[in-house]
Amino acid sequence: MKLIKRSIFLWSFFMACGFTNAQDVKDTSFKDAFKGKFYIGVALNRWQSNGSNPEEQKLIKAEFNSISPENDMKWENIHPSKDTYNFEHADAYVKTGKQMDMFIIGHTLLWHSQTPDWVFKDDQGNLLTRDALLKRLEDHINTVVGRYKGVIKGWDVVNEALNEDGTLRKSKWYNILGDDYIVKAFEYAHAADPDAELYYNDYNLYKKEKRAGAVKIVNQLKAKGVPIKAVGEQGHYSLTGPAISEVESTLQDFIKAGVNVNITELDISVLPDKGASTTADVSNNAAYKKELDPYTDGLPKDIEKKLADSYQSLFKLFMKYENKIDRVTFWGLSDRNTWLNNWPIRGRTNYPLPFNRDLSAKTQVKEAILKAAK
Ligand code: 9MR
Repeated sequence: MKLIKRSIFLWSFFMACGFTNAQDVKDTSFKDAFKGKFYIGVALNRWQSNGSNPEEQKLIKAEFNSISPENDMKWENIHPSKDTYNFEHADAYVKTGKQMDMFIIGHTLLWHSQTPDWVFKDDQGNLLTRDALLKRLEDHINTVVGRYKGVIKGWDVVNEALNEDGTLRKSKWYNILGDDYIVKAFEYAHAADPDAELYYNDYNLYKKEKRAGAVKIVNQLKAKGVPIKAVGEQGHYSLTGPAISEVESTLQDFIKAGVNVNITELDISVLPDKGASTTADVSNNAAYKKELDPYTDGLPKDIEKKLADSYQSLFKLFMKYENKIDRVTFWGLSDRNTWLNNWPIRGRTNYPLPFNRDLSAKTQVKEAILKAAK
């Protein structure tokens, strides 16, 4: 009798709390929990795209309804030399996305990084003129967007064009093409697939000055009548920030500017960033020190709790603005191969994602995110 009473008590307690039971966490997928609100996406690496690991594919299919290619559509991979396109890996990614009925994202058409030097030079090694570089950009966009027309539903057209102070980064694109190169890239993408959603994507847009730069880009596109569906705030965060109020102001400013916001590369680093950078600039590196890599033997429960709390606050905020957020994408499937194990310091053991190295869910984290959906 005592046992029955105790079970009834426990059952009512769990029901009152919503998702507090390990079985619920296991049985409820992210994509189902947020259905009708926003897509829950994941970035795939090459081996996840080509199905080398069926266990990972099973988890991707079960939990997510949108995918982004972590690296395989970047210029250096898809268009390594002037007359060579390499579609092998991008095709595998798209095929997997179709088979899994995913909302498929393309990343990225124009970036200052991972773009080979030849792109900016003629056959004699001289820098291209504006017209010649525009032609090269248009051909690239036509070829890549055209190949996946109607299948890739949204494109990160331009990635990371801004400095932290909101001015335009003085990249080779900017130096040769000038102020309107972003508008041009969007125009080419829109012409290549008029139905695809087009995005401007960047990190640290929670910083006021940088975000003002992105609002300027949105206004510039709108003034020219070029469609931009959403701005992507990448969301490479850490346990120390940003503050939820900063992320909220970011959402509000973009909504005011007349675009939706997607969270496109979400992860939360749990490692100390002392001596490392707080940006997501891929060119940033710092030296390895044991004290900057404290959890090589496993993630302590209290740190997992902090991670769970951070994720929950973010997802509660995303739910508050769900009618203006189309997608929240995690930058990687599990801690096993997150880029944060190697950036900004190589060879650390980080735990930024909801799934552990063995692909099991971080129970506290998943539960916290699922609760935010209620
Ligand atoms: O996760 C990506 C990593 O595997 C690559 O080495 C790196 C350079 O191409 O890019 C990483 O992804 C970046 C994304 O494309 C743009 N925003 C920042 C991401 C993390 O650096």
